[in-house]
Amino acid sequence: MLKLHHLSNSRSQKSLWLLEELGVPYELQCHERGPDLRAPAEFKALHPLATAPLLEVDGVLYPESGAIAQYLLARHGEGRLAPAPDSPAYADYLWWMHYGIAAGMQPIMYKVRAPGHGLVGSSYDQAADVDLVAVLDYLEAALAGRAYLLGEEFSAADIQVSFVPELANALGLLGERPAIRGWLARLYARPAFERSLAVGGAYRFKVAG
Ligand SMILES: N[C@@H](CCC(=O)N[C@@H](CS)C(=O)NCC(=O)O)C(=O)O
Repeated sequence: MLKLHHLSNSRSQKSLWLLEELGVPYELQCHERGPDLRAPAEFKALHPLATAPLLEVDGVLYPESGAIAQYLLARHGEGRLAPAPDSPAYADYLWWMHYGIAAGMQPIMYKVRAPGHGLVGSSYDQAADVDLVAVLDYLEAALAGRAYLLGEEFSAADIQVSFVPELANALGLLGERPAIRGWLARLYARPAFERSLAVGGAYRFKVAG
């Protein structure tokens, strides 16, 4: 049995949404962020790394949203939401799956952490600004003239990458970028996304249309 530990207003939204897209039976445990916006004590006690999402598979806990997506697709995907490894789209798919947790997220996490360390305006913070513009411009250019990251086909990569502009938007740094905004609106219109909100609760990172 699968059990998802979902932290409110966090990237575990991606795992919840993917579970809904796949239609796999799962149990959901919702954890609310505290007034300090951190995970609550009961969530922190679950795993030494204490980051959301956490997926429990037959009693074993797995962290890392990228690994969780990969596991769910390998185990329950049945060929859905990912191109076949011998398809021409596969390399792009793999790249986007990793961009969504690595290249795309890195500058944003610097920006998220800078205030708490007195680094706002520092050269470190300025470098993060430059990198963030680069990753967002890259995404904007990739989405121009196409419905989804891989073209006309929605895939799990769209779910993985969606958190990058959502978090940038929450920091007031998404800017105009119409291709990204149009793509997010298409993603939010998916019934599985709607269902993920219905079971997981409101999601404050959703970018307003
Ligand atoms: N590499 C991890 C990062 C997870 C992460 O940082 N999650 C944040 C929420 S978006 C978290 O759990 N923070 C714990 C806290 O704020 O106390 C992943 O992608 O799964």
